Amino acid sequence: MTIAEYLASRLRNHGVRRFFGIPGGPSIPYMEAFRKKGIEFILTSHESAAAVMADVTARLTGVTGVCHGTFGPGATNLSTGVGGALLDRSPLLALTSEMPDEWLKRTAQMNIDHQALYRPITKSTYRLSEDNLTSVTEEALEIANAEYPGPVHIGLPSDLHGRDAIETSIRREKVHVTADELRSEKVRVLIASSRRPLLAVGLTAVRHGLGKELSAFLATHSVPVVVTPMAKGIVSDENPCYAGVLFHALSNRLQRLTREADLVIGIGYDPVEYNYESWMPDVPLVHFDTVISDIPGRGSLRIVAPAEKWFGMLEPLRSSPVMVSLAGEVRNEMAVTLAGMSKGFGPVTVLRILREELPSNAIVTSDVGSHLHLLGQLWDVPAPGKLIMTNGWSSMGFGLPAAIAAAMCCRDVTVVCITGDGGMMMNAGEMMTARRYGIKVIVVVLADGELNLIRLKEGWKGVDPYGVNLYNGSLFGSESFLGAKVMHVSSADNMRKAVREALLSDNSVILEVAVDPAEYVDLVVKV
Ligand SMILES: Cc1ncc(C[n+]2csc(CCOP(=O)(O)OP(=O)(O)O)c2C)c(N)n1
Repeated sequence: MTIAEYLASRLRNHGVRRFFGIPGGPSIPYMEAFRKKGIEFILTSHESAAAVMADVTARLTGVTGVCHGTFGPGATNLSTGVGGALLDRSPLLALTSEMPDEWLKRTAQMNIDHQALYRPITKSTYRLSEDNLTSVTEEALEIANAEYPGPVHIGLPSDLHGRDAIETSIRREKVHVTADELRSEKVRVLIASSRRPLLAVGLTAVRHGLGKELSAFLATHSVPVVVTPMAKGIVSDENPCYAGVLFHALSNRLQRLTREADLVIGIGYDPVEYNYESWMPDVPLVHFDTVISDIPGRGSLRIVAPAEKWFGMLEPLRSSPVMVSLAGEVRNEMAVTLAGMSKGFGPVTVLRILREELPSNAIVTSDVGSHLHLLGQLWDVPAPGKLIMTNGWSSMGFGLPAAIAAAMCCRDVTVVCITGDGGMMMNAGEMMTARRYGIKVIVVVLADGELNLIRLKEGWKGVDPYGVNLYNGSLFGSESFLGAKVMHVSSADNMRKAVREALLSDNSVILEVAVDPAEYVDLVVKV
């Protein structure tokens, strides 16, 4: 067996079915070996999109995502999506072609140091060789999937693929995390004495599938819950304990609740989305996590323990009807504000129509910008995985490749990408990827002609709009884009008709929705 065949076979056994990228010459033997083992190569228009697709594939399937880029520019293009997997906590292998040993330090076309490039944006980076083949492959898969999950880079020297694969046996000890007893006692006392507790639930809780445990806990302990954007859906919007999403639109209203808390309990709260310091009152914090993460020092107690132990430790928590009723008031206030905005044709109306028209099990991916702030708070997420975003890395251009990957993973489910026009332009070439593989996605572009979130930030700094206007007139200026139909929408009636038509279409459709962004001013929170 050759090294390329070994890698293909190991990844196939691991559960990998697709890998994403753009090939260079040295990629060919790997693509062939992977194809023969039943791992399909998905050609994208840009490597950053390939890494996003691998990230989202991992999120939806639970199997490590794999992406690939060639020397130099292939590797740098790929790196943007790889950074996403790091800060959005997604297990990923990034495979890049590297120069043979004797060329590594020489001047050569496309030659840069990939190990140095990938060091800060991965959990680990390796250069594969005949000697380390087995250990690197096993370690890479293990590290990518260990808490917090994330990307690992493997450089593939371009002369390595055809050499004989020599397997070496390796035994790896699993590390078990156990709660520290002394701390547990302090935590028990804090929890038992709190009168107005607040739960803050985050991304790590979602990854560990704690939704059921959380709902069961809330059924016996009536305490309010706030969530981070990527944890939306872990508790139902209908649950009386649910207060809202931190950081996103109207989250300043949550202060009425958060400032009343005498204890904050972070449950799998990943500060990568929003630091505690940015919103927490000056009260003790009990933080349950799977790893030692970066949390504020003062008055905080960190419990690093397996996720299934967390709720057991919370048993002594007393219900707080006062806090839950405050949560209800805050939720109501937000709903009234949003309802008041549904009259004109702005982003709130567009999202309301979409929610009414899309099947309840639709998967929505979002790009980054003001529209995400709105979507994150307003979108009723029936279950985790139904609203896919990047709030750790927050890279524009994420939404479209994320939607394509989701549609590849979930063939029978409607997949919709909601994006700003700025973000759409970053990865618009991926419309061709969807077409090439017969993938249908509905792309809703909130076309306000500007980088709205940055325009808002300029306003907060007292600066006139500058460097944020994108175009005049229509974004696409055409009835089709890379073969996909473009529907031009500028009213609520139009919008409803267009969504219905898009749902019936067999192919990808773009809705260019000309919205007035004015309502964002009152929705997006200055943080
Ligand atoms: C790759 C990247 N570049 C820049 C930014 C900074 N940024 C955040 S939101 C935003 C504007 C997004 O504009 P648009 O896509 O039109 O969405 P809108 O804010 O109008 O909803 C920018 C430039 C970013 N997050 N990612």
